[in-house]
Amino acid sequence: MSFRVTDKLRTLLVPSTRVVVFTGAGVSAESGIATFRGAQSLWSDFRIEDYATPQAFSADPVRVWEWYNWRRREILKTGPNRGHNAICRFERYFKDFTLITQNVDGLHDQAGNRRILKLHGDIWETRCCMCGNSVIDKAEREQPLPPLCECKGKLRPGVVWFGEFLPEIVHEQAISSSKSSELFFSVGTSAQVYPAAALPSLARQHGAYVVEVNIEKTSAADYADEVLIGKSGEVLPELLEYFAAG
Ligand code: BJW
Ligand code: ZN
Repeated sequence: MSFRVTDKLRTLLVPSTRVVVFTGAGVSAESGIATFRGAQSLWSDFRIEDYATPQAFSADPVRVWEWYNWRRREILKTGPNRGHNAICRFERYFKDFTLITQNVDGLHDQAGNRRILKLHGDIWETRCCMCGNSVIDKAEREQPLPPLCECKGKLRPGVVWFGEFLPEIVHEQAISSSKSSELFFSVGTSAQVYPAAALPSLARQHGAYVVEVNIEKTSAADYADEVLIGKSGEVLPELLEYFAAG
């Protein structure tokens, strides 16, 4: 193991600690899902401006839907990994636990987490641009694309694109849980996309002990009390071993 669990962290791994786990694409990397940044990532192959903005969808909804259909198929081929499973155990162990995720892949749900604050939406949601009706299902959207709502409005993926606001209530709950947390884990995120990336520093300002788990240091490390370098599917299960002792 390339990390050591400090005494301070160990003392916090007890059921009464208020805990937040904040996750990003790195948590799903070990399930074979591409991350957004870095080598062989989504943004190295696809331009944000062509796929992840409301303008991209207005200009070419077919291209955007084909991309999301492909990503849906990639996710359906896989499932949660040891990191997701460990986070599910966190929810069962800590009495006051909040999972905040930027991931849209649904793998935290599949791992068994019950309460998930999804800051960037859900790839399995399809929402009408006109009437706002939404459905959640795992079906691929068939031709002709884009799919249309009963009201004749265009249907879009229920995710948050650049330049769009985060779902307000979910964002407020994420801020409030982060502020009141005593132990805050930032896991598998490059911490580059705002406003989500502000949560680790917010937690720290309000007194949380902040721990980054990543294969490399990110800007979240600037606010972290500890950085555990390693894959989330290795580091998080290792932390579970201290639960029984706690
Ligand atoms: C491992 C690992 C392993 C690998 N184990 N680790 C303030 C300052 C500057 C800019 C802005 C700002 N406020 C707002 C902005 C603009 C913009 C923004 O932040 N831009 C920056 C990029 C500069 N933000 C927005 O537009 C947001 N909206 C907003 O602010 O609304 C207000 C507003 C409205 C109108 C005008 C202005 C403001 C919305 C952001 C939406 C982001 N959407 C996406 C796509 C979602 C849909 C989809 O999936 O298709 O969300 S972009 C993409 O990035 C996705 C992710 O959730 C998000 C974060 O990425 P994440 O999860 O961190 O992944 P990576 O790939 O970056 O990192 C992976 C990490 O894992 C790496 O660190 C690896 O090392 C690590 N790793 N394997 C552990 N095994
Ligand atoms: Zn509609």
